[in-house]
Amino acid sequence: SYTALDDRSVGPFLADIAPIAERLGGRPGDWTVAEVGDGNLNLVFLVTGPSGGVAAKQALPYVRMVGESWPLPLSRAYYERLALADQAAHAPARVPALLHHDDAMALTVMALLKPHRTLRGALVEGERYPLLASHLAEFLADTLFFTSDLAVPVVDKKARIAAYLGNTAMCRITEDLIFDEPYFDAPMNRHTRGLEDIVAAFRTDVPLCLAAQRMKARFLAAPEALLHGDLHTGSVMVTADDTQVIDPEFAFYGPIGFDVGMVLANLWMAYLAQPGQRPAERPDPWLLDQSETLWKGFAKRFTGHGNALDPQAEHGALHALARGDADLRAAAMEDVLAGIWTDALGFAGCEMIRRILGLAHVADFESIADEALRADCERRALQIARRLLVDRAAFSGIAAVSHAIRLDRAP
Ligand code: SR1
Ligand code: MG
Repeated sequence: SYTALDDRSVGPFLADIAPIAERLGGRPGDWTVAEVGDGNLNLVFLVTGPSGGVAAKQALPYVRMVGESWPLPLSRAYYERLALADQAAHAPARVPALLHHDDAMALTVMALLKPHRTLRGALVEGERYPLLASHLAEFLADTLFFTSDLAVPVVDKKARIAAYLGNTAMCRITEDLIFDEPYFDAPMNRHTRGLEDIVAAFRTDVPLCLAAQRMKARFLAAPEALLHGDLHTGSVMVTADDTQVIDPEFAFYGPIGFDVGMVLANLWMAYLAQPGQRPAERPDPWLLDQSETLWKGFAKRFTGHGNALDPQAEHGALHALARGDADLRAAAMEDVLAGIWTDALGFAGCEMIRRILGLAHVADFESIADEALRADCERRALQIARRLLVDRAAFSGIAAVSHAIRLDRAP
């Protein structure tokens, strides 16, 4: 049965799980425990013993950032460990090792990531990670391609879609918070003072609301691949030479462009927050370079997987293309990629708008103490996000987005 753990009970609980106790070494009295959950939903305990460490994540039966008035099913821990295992099958170097799970306790025990830190916090401090974009491109291309119809026999793919169908409460959060609530006066919305005019304008902006609705329809009805489902910079842990993707509790089968767009949006927001974080410095285009490297790396690796398909293997790609000549297959992959790009732009726009006008804000902007400066940064991000949603066709490639976002140009 379920009980929420705390700093004192987590050690004795883990001591009864032989492989975990062995990994930690010594006795529970020798272990240090820190609850470090800084996300919106769960408890996260880092437990370190004489021989090693683990990260134990436990779901609470409610949304942590709001409290018990917003219940949330513990089953999200089940879907998270299912997704961790599926991701590990395709991108083992990019996700933490799953060591133990207890579905009744909604508990997932993973290898301790050390000395990793959360990417969002590092970006707020102006840190750079040269391998970040190529690692994220690898994670995206490998997890998304190898769970899609391009790689999986159709019967197996339908079974995998079904395996995640119950994660409805988590999908509902996304449906409400990302696609709906930023466009009306939802009770938990908040925004920085000074943005009232653009908040009001967005709520009556028909092309914008229709574009957001179209993205919601894609999210609801396009089970293309197993998504992480919440791939923002708080779901990424980094060191100088490693990148790990954590927290796939929003996992389900959805449109590939959702994961791609969310990660791009969070890099773009980190860039756009710089004038507020460090007003005396020129904005550093490194984050724009990273977003370009990420998209190009993803595109190359994803299409490479398609071009390397075994003609004899069974999968859901169109028979004539999978077995056709190389040119035809390359054209087919370019076509798939064009659809992902268009989706990614729309989802990125939705993610940026909801992080500024909705419930769940991000430290990139929230860390800007000067309210007027924060409002300026957020306004610019909102204007760009609107263009990404309404005028997607104008962005023929990632360089066009960088050009629109660059802060050393006149708006
Ligand atoms: C109520 S949960 C708010 C947000 O936190 C999670 O990380 C997801 O991004 C969700 O939308
Ligand atoms: Mg999370």
